[in-house]
Parts: sequence; C-alpha cells; structure tokens
Amino acid sequence: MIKGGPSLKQERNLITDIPGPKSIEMMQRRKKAVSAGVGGALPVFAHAAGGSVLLDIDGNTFIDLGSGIAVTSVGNSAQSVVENVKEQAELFTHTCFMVTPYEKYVEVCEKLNQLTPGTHEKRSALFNSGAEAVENAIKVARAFTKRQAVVAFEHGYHGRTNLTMALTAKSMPYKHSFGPFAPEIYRMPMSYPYHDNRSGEVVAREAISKMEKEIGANQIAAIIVEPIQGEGGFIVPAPGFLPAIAQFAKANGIVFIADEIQTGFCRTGAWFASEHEGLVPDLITTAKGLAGGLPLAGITGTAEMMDSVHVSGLGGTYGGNPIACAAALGSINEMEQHNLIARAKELEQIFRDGLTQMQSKYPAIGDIRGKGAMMAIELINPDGSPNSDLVSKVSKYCHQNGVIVLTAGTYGNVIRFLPPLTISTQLLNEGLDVVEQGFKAAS
Ligand code: PLZ
Repeated sequence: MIKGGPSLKQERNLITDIPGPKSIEMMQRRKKAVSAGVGGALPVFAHAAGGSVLLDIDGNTFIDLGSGIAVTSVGNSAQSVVENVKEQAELFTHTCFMVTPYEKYVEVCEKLNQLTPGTHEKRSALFNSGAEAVENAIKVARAFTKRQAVVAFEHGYHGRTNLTMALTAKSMPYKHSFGPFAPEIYRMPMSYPYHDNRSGEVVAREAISKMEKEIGANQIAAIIVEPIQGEGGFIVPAPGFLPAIAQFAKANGIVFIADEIQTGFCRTGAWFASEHEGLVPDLITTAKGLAGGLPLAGITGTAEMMDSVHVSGLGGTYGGNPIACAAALGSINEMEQHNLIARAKELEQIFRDGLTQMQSKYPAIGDIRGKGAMMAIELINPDGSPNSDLVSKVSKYCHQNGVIVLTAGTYGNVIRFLPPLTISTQLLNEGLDVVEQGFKAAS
C-alpha cells in the first residue's frame, strides 16, 4: 500500500481525467451521505499526502498550493508530527486536561508563550479550532475589562460559530440565513491599499474616530484584527494602520487581539505576522499551522489578562488533546529544524518573480500581494471591477491540471497561495506554470 508522508514522490502526475472514476463514484456517495451545506473546492478524494503533494484515490498526484487552508505548513504528514502522534496515541489518547493534566499541554503553552511577540510574562490556553480560540479570546477580554463591545474589521474572518460569525464580515456563505448574531459587535473600516489608496494612518484615524463616536472608547472590551486578512483576500493593511489601532487600544484600556490563525507559525516569513510592524498584541489566537494537521488552537496573552478569568471559566472536553499537542510539538520542531521562516521568505521571492511576470502578460492580475508563503493575486475586469469569473476559470483549470489552489476575497476575485513551507522551488515553479497556463486557456 502506498504511504503518505515525506516518502511520497514530490511530483505532479495525472493518470486519469480529473475527477477520475473512483472520485466520481465517491462524490455520488458523498452526496447521499454528507450534508449539502458542507462545501468542496475539488471533486477528488484524497488517498494519501506527503510534503507538498496529494495523491487521490485514482492515482493522480497534485501539487498542493493550499496546505488544507494554511495548515500543513511543515508538509503533509511531516516526520516529527507522525512520530509524535504515533508515540502519544500508544501512551494515551485522552484524559481531559481539566480532569488529569499532562505535560505536553503545558509544553505547548510554554512554546506559545516563548514564540509569540513580546518578552513579558504570558499564559496560554488550548482549544480545538480557530473559532473556539477566537471565542475564548473575547471571553478573556470581556472578563478582564468588564466591558462588552468588540470591534472587528471590514473583510475580516474569524470563524463560523455564532460569536465568530458575528465577527466575520462576509455574508455569503458564512452568515447568510444563520442569524440572529451575537450582539455588541462593531465593524470598522480596514486599510485595503489596492482599493482605498490611502495611508495606514489615515484609515486608522477614520476607524478610531468612528470607534470614539459610535461606540465610545471606554465601552470597548477588545479590538480583533488579522494582521494580514486571510479569507478576506490576503489584504495587507498599509504600514502604520495596525500600529495606530494598537496604540489606540493601549491608550484606552482595550484588549488588542491579533487573530494569527492563518498568518501564524512562519507562514508570512516570521513566527507571527504581528512582528512585521513590531506589534506586541495583548492576546494572540493561533490554530492551523500550529499542529501540522491535527485540530489544535490556542490563545496566548499577558499573564495579567489570562489569569483574570475565574477558575474553570475556560475549558472544554477536548481542548489541548494530547495527540494534537504531540503533533504541535513535532510541527514546531520541524519549523525550527528546517528554518521555515527563512524558507517562507524565499518562497515569497519566487512567488513575486513568477506572478509579476504573469501580470505583465495578463493585466487581469490587478494586484499581487501578501507576505512570505501567503501570497495572492486579485483579478479585475478592464474597468477595474472584481473578476470572480476568471478566478473560477483559472482555479478550475489548475485543479484539472493537478494543482490545488484556493480562492478568497470579499468579492470572490482572489486566488491565494499557501503552499507547505517545505515545497521545493522546482515544484512551486511548476505549480505557477500551470496557473499561467490557466490564464492562457481562459483568455
Ligand atoms: N480566524 C483568521 O483564517 C479559518 C476557514 C475556512 P477554524 N480560516 C479558514 C472555512 O471556510 O471555514 C480562520 C481564520 C482566521 C479564524 C478562523 C477559524 O478557524 O479552525 O476554521 O474554526
């Protein structure tokens, strides 16, 4: 039997049409068994995956430029992750940390406290998903400040639970028909340089003025922001925007939360994207890349805030599951061993070179943006309006030709790239060649 993991040959190889016959059959089974409410980007079923390739059940291998939405940053089924998972599963699978604690939970918290920005005393707590981490960060901020209002931003994404849906900006598909949403959430303008052409300071001033006038600074418990917006379309705010917002938070006793669920763990060429502008957030939410594919999320913050919650106010049956913690320790180890921060920066350059060259041929590529191995292109019509049609065509072409790419953006007109940070230059360039062929075929 073919195994996944690093031994899987790192190549793109299609031996059937996409989807192949076995995947077509599975798609029919899926339709009868799985809720239609669960979406799907590719119509192929996975058999194995390793490093930066995925093998489907028909024997086709795809170049993975999505990492399961920024999760398998150390490569799929990375060696340390698999070894740690196996070892832990044979020791025990679960105790519930709130019933009988275990060392690996503490070790992951120590790592989070050490790696997140700032040298101050910190504490962490672990959960299962990004949305759950965000929920808990808001709980901590409200308990600490004894205030209720929470500020989020245009184009922001924070999850699909009731509170996090309220924090998320986009209606379709995340919120549509699912209300009523949690109260006391306020949405502020976001710096979006490609569209607003304004400096970070100017947009921040507008947002701050609105917060003061429409909510009242002393009513705000927390401001939550993704340092680079993920689902919103890899929007990198203009320099100065985030520092001004963080400064406003500090001056008014507001908890500044950086949602680093998509940007964290070397993805942007730093442990955390907050570092690019020297931000030291009060609280940070993490998930995705943290545990190499196992469900684990964390919140990390100042000891003062994190310890302000009453005993047993935070928790959950599975939060910080021992196998997920073992995976996280393996994943972080891979990042340190292979210096994936440096590799993410190299990948950014390869992306910039390839995409800039593509842009010179295809003016529909209006913007190239991102940091590290979190890069995107925003596609436009000749009049500058969003071109989501072309995004569908190019991404479908990529899928049918063995490259997994993901889309994003409030207007659905962004193709985003999130390869494993371990991807080879050759495989990445091959993936980008297919993207370019997609543009050619679509025009
Ligand atoms: N915060 C910044 O990116 C998850 C969502 C995919 P969960 N993004 C992928 C989808 O369509 O559901 C995300 C994020 C940021 C929070 C979350 C939520 O993390 O682990 O999906 O709950």
